[in-house]
Amino acid sequence: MKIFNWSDLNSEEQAFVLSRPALDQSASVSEKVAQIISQVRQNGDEAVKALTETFDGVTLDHLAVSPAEFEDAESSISARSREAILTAIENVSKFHEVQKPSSISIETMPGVTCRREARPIERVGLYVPGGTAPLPSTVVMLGVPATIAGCPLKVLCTPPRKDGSIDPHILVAAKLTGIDQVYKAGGAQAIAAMAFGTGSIPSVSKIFGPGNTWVTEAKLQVAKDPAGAMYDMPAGPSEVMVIADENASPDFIASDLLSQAEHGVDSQSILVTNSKHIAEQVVEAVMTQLSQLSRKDIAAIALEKSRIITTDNLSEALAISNRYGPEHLIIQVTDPESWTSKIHNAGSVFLGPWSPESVGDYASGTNHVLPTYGYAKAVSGLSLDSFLKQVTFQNLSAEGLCSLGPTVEHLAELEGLDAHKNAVSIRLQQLKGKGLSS
Ligand code: HSO
Ligand code: ZN
Repeated sequence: MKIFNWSDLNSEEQAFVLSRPALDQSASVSEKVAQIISQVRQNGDEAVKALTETFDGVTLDHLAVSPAEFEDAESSISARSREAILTAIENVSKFHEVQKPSSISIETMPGVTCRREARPIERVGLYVPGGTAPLPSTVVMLGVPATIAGCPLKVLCTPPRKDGSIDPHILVAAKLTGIDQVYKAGGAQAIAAMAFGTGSIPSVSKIFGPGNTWVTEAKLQVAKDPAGAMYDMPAGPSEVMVIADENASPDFIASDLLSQAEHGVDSQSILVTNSKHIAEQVVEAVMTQLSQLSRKDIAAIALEKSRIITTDNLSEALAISNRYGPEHLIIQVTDPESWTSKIHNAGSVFLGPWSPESVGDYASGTNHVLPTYGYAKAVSGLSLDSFLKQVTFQNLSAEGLCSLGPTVEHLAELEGLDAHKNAVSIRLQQLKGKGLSS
């Protein structure tokens, strides 16, 4: 990892140091995704099966995971694994349960009542990537809030393994979080199937979950079509920023940088520290720990795009972090809580030496589906809200309309919208007849 001293850099160099790995936004990806979507729309299950054969090298008879497959999964995983999944579900449930919004109601003027009530999204699609590591934790992060929100239809798609099966931990996690419809489909074809429906995969209104360039592009394309589905958030490769002072442990920092780097070759890990000594020690610790990792080849490539930035003080480090807007932000400084009010742009924050990113990735309770690629400046990570819609209501009494009506009539007149004005006037006329309006 290369060390850069922030105040020695000109603005172009500073922008480079905080730049992210380029996304593949080539026309070819978007054209191919468009073709996949149209194939799935035309040929449904048959198209999904054919695409699964092409991209995953797997021939499937059925896309739906059968009850027998769920049972086999249950019996094949260890008691310890089941227990660990349950602990994660328990904590994630607790944190998302308390996010339940309460309804609000206010009389904005006498007789004019406005209310807001949450309703679950009726049909949701959950996507769990396959890739180089199966991610049962992602099933938990998607399934738990969908169930707590009360979404009646929950569909999960995940690509099959080479033998046509799904990782049993994924199936057990799905069952335990209340998802019983799991389909063997990955990539853009899975997104197309959930957006438009096929013979066996139901269509949904919103699609959640991480994915590669193809999945992300497919989510964007199906969202443009009114018959398609909305998506949770824009996405790019995963990333972590660690802010550390001279009292932090170089070994802890290195372990956090590497836990991000092992996700994928395009992951990014950045350390910002006001201590040159820590910076140098972390470089060494990263090298030592890297050599021990089973995914060292992946992590080593990710580290090429990773950086260490030294600053004059911690305030500067915080400013850099807000400019970058990391998906994960780890604060390993003395009295980390005293800095939280200065954190503006971050997906999820890990405070102090005993809060590695791994705990949030798996089981502390927070959600691990978070805004990457700087989107943390504008959007939040997944939460209960993501699975709810807020419906507003208004109920006016005759007195309410008598007092508000003339204002609305006037505003409608200003906008030249006669019918709008008339919808009020016609009612006020009637109330006048009853002697209620002056
Ligand atoms: N760090 C990933 C989530 C994850 N880590 C799953 C391990 N498994 C994105 O927040
Ligand atoms: Zn992770």
